Amino acid sequence: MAETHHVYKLADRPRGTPTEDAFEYAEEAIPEPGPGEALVRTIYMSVDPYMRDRMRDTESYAEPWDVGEPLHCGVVGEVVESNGAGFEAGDVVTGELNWAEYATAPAAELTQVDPNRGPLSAYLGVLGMPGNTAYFGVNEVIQPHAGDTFVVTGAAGAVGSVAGQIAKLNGARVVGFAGSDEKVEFLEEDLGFDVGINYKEVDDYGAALREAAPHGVDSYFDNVGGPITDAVFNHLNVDASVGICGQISLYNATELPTGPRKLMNLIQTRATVEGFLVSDFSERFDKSAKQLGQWVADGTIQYRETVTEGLENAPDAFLGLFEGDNIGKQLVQVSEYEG
Ligand code: NAP
Ligand code: FER
Repeated sequence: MAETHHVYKLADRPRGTPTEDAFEYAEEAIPEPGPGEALVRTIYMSVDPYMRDRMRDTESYAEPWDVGEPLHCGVVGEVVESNGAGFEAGDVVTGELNWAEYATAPAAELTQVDPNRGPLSAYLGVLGMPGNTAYFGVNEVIQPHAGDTFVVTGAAGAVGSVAGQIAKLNGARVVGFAGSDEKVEFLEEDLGFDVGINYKEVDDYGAALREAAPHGVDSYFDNVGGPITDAVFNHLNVDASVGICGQISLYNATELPTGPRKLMNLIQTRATVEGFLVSDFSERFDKSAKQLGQWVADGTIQYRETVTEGLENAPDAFLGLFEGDNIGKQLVQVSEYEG
């Protein structure tokens, strides 16, 4: 085994849209696992929109990253050495580790995965945090009824693509907003959405929505916020159910846009709007992972991944989330699984 490896650290807290300057690529000695810890070689790492929040020095559901310290991420990797109970070299695990080729973590914080159950990458996407977010966001927060019109934004992404399919399984008519014709084709041809809207080619979101959802919107799974969400709020039906999952269109904003807000619509419609965090449902991840695993295995749910090769390209993969470069879950492959 090599003696050194690479690790990304936070070089600086960006203002506005981050650039590569926010990241420092360092070469260091491979860490030694302490008592109760395991050393893990990264196979896949996840880049996620919420990481933009971790670059800030403000209170949040996600702890701020420290300048000069390694960046954290979801990882699927192989145990190289373990001083903790329950793991041995060669085991495949997931956990919150570093943007790095190797990292140590308390063995108690790692979860073993079965490499024969499906592609390892899926544990960071459809079978992992984003899949769980879609599952609980639809089935517990929004709870669409059969025949409802269900709108999802960020529809071709990791969460949105699964959320729309789960809404279809509940009998809803599904409309997805996404940022390219290729993504719209993916929604309509591969995922069975009823209508996809390429919002980058539309001047008037309200008019596009009236055409796609002529009977109004009963359920809204919001991943993006901003002007698309304003348009959806203008089109809600009485007793509509709205789940606020993410607001990616605002994550790089230096000033939040001010009114006129669309909350008047909620008086007229008596709509319910609920923000949620996937971790609210962590005690039931066993159930969602099992159900998602079955749906993937029997072809009920389709999923895509965009895999960037090489740890050195991880910042590019992360920054691409804000440009819509990904279809489905954006991952970085750091090394091969040789099991
Ligand atoms: P993703 O959708 O796979 O990737 C982000 C996508 O957002 C991009 O591909 C891009 O697609 C779209 N986007 C970027 N800037 C945009 C803008 N200004 N306006 C509209 N769309 C924009 O990411 P994900 O991991 O599945 O996350 C989706 C959302 O869910 C994010 O807001 C994330 O923070 C949130 N989330 C929340 C939870 C929770 O527990 N609440 C958990 C996971 C994720 P286009 O080409 O369509 O623009
Ligand atoms: C996200 C990814 C995860 C996000 C929130 C979470 C709002 C939730 C984390 C948690 O439940 O702890 O992009 O954006």
